[in-house]
Amino acid sequence: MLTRDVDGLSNAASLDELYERVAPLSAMPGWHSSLPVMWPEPQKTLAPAHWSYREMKAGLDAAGRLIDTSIAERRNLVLINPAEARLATTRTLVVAYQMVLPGEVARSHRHTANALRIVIDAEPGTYTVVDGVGVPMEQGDVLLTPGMSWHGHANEGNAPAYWIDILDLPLVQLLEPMFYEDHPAAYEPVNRHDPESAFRLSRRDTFAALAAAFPDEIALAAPSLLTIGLFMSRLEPGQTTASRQTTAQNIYVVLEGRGSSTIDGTVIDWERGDVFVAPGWRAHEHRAGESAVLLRATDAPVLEKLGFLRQGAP
Ligand code: GTQ
Ligand code: FE2
Repeated sequence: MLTRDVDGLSNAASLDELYERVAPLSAMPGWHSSLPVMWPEPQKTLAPAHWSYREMKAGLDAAGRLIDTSIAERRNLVLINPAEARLATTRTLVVAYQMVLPGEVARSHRHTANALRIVIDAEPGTYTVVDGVGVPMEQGDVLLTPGMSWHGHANEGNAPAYWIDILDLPLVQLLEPMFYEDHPAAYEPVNRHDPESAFRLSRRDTFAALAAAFPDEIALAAPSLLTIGLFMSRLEPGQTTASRQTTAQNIYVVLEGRGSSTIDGTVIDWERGDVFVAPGWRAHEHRAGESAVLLRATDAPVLEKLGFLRQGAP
């Protein structure tokens, strides 16, 4: 616009006139704003929360009767943080339970968001297809689908397959480098099957490493996954962990056993297949009721890279 009154603005005779003349320019005097700008420590805007596999499985079983994968690209139940009306479980990560029926195939697609899956219950014959390679999905396996790799799922077994998806989708939505494509063939042809794929962290390997490192938490090597860190720990019956408080988001998946966690004062009882979350700056600790294995997925690699990772006082 050529006719903006720059002279009128520079000659504003009062603060009120300055505010009035600046407003249409999509600018705001910082000293006059009532918008919060900074605060002394993280605001804990997201809630500690827990989802039960028993309930999510019941929901997926109903969905299995009511909709099939020719209509639903993914038959999933997305875990929405109770403090957020968005498709987000924590600030940066979204978690979902997904089920594929025997004989079913879920179409292939690819997207910027990185994804991983943790298999809760699956019979032999369940696999994910990553860039044309069939990768078996067995109970306790972790499967990686790095951003922009083609992926679809199939179940040639005899029972429904249930797993948990974790994606960095809220982070991609925030930063906006989002791309998504359906596979041109809809169902990507499977060229070969590879149980040793680098995209499969098998239960056999991770549990062996876990046993060797006990009682320490182990890091799962997933170099293709830049935004999500994966860790696993075993807790013996009655064992309580040290308290953890971090600016990173932490998602926990119960691979074995039962127990409870206290997350910033909220007590959560969990069992195998459950998911619970400790959002940023929520101090939390776990206690196993029976021998338990927890998988922890965290956005700490992102915060670390940016210089934003910080731990609370122990
Ligand atoms: O399996 O490709 O739960 O793209 C959400 C988005 C699963 C998947 C989800 C996805 C997928
Ligand atoms: Fe996907």
